[in-house]
Amino acid sequence: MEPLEPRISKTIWKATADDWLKLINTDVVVVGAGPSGLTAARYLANSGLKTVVLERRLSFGGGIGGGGMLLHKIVVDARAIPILEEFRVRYEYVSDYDLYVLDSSELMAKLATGAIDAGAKIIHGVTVEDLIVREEPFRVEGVVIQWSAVPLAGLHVDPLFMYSKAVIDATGHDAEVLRILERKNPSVGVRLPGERSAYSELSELKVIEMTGKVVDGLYVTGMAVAALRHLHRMGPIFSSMLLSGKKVAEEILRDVRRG
Ligand code: 48H
Repeated sequence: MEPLEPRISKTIWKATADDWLKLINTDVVVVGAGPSGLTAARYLANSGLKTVVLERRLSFGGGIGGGGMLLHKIVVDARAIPILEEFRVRYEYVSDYDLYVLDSSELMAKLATGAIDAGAKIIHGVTVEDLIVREEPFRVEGVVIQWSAVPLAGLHVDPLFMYSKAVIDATGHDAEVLRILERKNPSVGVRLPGERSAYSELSELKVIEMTGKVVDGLYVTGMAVAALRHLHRMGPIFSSMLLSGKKVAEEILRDVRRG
């Protein structure tokens, strides 16, 4: 038997290469492991679609971890309860305010576990920096990826590709994937006015309503919907993030099955 050090390295290289060779052609790429992206990933994977979540950071949960102003609680309304049940997240009803409250750490952990257990693969430390597109008719056919450490180090390194039937922008407030679409493909006509100031009640409805397909092959969920549709922000209430993730998964399932 070889010494331990080369065996460690070879095991990791081989398993990583085996994984990536399977992931490079996938059904759905979810960009961002925040609440909307992880929710979408579970429903997609549960329905049998090969689903990869690419997350720039080395953590799960996106904006959940900050709770409300670093307090370790977040809230949802009654519409989100079936999704919390699906992920086995515990919550309490606060009758004085007609809201449900839960621990942000539990939501992050269980959304990630729920997505992974359903069969989604979550890859950390990868940044989506561009899209694969086809013209006439215009459609998105995957993403251009780079290790997050490369831009952080200020290096100029050519990226690689992941090819997919659908890409979801679940990148939150900055709507990074849609911004790439806007900047690099102006003839498509997608413009991002950005989100508006707080109006929680309205945006909790509108974000869900406006979740869905942007152009063929590219979908939007979560706070990226607010950036695209000029909707208000809502603060640390997460019903619309969870429901938006479920809705985008259902829309992609319909489109993929229709072919
Ligand atoms: C890879 C990327 C890239 C990239 C970003 O911000 P998120 O939590 O996103 P949502 O939309 O699921 O949830 C939003 C919610 O957390 C929130 O902020 C709310 C409800 N705010 C209301 C208010 O009023 O402020 O997660 C996005 C994830 C993050 O983990 C990023 O690191 C990641 O996407 N990401 N990953 N490639 N180009 N850009």
